[in-house]
Amino acid sequence: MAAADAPVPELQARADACAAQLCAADRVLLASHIDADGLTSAAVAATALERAGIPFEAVFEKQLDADSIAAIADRAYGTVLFTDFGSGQLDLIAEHERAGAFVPVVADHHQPADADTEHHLNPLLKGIDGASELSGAGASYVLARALAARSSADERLDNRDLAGLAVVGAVGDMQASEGDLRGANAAIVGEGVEAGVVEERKDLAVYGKQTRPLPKLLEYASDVRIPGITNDERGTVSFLDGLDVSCRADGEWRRWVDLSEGEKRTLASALVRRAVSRGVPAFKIDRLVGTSYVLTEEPVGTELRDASEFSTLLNATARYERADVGLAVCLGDRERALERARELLANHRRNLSAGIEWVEEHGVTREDSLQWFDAGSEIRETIVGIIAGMSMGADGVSRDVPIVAFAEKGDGETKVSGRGTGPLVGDGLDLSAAIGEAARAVGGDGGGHDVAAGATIPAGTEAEFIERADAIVGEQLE
Ligand SMILES: [Mn+2]
Repeated sequence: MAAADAPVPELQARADACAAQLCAADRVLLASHIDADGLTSAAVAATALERAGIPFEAVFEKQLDADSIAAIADRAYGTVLFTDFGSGQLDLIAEHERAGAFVPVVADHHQPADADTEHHLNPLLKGIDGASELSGAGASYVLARALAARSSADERLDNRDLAGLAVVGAVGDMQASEGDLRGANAAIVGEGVEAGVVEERKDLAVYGKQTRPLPKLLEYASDVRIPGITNDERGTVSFLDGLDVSCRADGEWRRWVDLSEGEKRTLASALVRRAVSRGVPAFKIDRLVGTSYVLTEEPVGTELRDASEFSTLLNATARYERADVGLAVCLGDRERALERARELLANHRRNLSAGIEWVEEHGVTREDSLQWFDAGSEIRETIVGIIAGMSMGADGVSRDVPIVAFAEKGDGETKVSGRGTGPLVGDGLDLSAAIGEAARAVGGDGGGHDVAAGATIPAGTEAEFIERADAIVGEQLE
């Protein structure tokens, strides 16, 4: 493929080298990360390998570490394709490569370790931001396009139809957190639009436009808090009933997708008027409208049609270690796998509300500069962070100080999750530094972002961890 036709020209030479290695392989082991971006990365790569006639097998890992890489080496595949991870572990991977265990091909967007390999596709190597401009699924898509150019005589099979999955991966990786996908991600959206599989439109920026009944859509939308609507079921219902739009049909609430364009405009402007009259600041009201990414080949009113709902569905499969289900949905299974994924998501939502109830019932302990709770084995370590964040503002849980949660991880380890708020970050909160530093002081490790961070510490060090984290947060918020 000429660089001019490539989705991300800067990466084309590397994508070609990776594609050449894959085409020369008898068979490939495809290893990917378990989350929405990792699952879509694997689905893009799997489809491209299949179309190129390259036999492969897919495996998933929560974490790529020395043990999991050794297990991959033991599988005796001559070529291993890593997607959505691999760059950060290139030092470990390179040891196996030198020992002749396998030839690695890496399509990733995380910070590379201090080692390189011949077949390495990563936006950071070319000055493209791997946190906001290209996801793992995007890197995998760039590879898929190069693979098609190399292997297919029929140029209609150029893999551009895989752009939808790449968009789902980027959205799932929170790369559109400011609303729009940018940079290389935007170039992929453009290819998807041209191929007729993606549509980009300005729309109400709330979660659940395809599947949620209107009252739930508005009531649960918490990015922009509107008094009388957000978390207020009665207020939302009376707001909807007062509109010049029939929000019910045959006794059932309609969904956003069921409304005509005119009805959508009426509802959106009434919502903006309500926000203005309740004193919501203008910069927040602007956030009520944003870019939606629609997968046009998926049926209207399903979570698969909206990139954000699709990625939530995939995350639900990943959190409960059902990568097989998530991958099957990405690959087109609209029966058993989709049904199972929906069950996992419903179950996930039940676990979240049960977890929040648990926190309300057991309460949090207040220190000088933070509050915390220890869920032990009552809340899964994979969701305790989300629950900690959602419980801020619930009964007995303040939004004035950050919250730290503990959960048992097994093997003598404790999972730590910290969550803050935008205003606290504005006051100087950096949970990544606080949690990371306190964890290392007690023999663990961690990090993340200023508003949300996590760590793993040895069981039994929780009290010392809290003491240290409390002191550090106290200094940050001084
Ligand atoms: Mn990723």
